[in-house]
Amino acid sequence: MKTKHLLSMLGILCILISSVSYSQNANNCNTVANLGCGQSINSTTVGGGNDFMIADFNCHSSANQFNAEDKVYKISPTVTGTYEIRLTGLSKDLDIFLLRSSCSDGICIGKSTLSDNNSEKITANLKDDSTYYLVEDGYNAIQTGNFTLNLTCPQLDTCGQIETLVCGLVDTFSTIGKTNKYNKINYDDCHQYNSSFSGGDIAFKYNHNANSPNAIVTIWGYNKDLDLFVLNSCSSSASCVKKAINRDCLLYTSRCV
Ligand SMILES: [Ca+2]
Ligand SMILES: [Ca+2]
Ligand SMILES: [Ca+2]
Repeated sequence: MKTKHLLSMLGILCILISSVSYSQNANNCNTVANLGCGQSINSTTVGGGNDFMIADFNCHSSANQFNAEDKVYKISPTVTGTYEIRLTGLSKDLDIFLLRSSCSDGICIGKSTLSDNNSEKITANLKDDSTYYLVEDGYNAIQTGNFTLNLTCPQLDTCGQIETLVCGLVDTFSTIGKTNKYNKINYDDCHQYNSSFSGGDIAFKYNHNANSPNAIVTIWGYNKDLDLFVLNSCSSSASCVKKAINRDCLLYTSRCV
């Protein structure tokens, strides 16, 4: 009789153990959704299961267990830069944690853990060769509710490699080996040229201001037919503001149009 009782206790224990292990197998990491650039996600942690606890947030120190149900999203940066993650529309005290490399065993690299239903924000430098996981969680079991999640990604600076022209500075460059970024279509606002302008080109940045309204840019020392244009942006869809093609004049000035 006593033995039989022990057996039934073991039976209950086995059922408990198997249900715990089932819960871990059903980890949110197995079905993690992507959070993309500019995306705004309305969701809830209610029904998400409690897959993350304080031990998973090794960048955060707290006596609370974070045994609320939680959600997790995956961020896969395509460029390295500053990303902003915002959690708004809260009616419960949700917090966010940013994990690197692994969903279930990631390194916590960022957090936002304000009190009550304050919105949360993480600003972090993310790298294009890493994967990140953002967890929404609550510090105790009743902190579960709706949220709106936004991801803002860095603006691509296509002008990043362009040198700035400095007044008084003389420098030497070559268009040899340069790719062809600007063509006839970019210069049409200055003149309807017959030439394609499909040769390689170099762009420079010039910060125009009221102190130098008549800046003069001069190019010389070339043995090919190079021309000079002022464009309104550095993008490949830039359009011409001023021109100085050979034979019109050798200097570019505000009069030389
Ligand atoms: Ca949790
Ligand atoms: Ca919070
Ligand atoms: Ca060109």
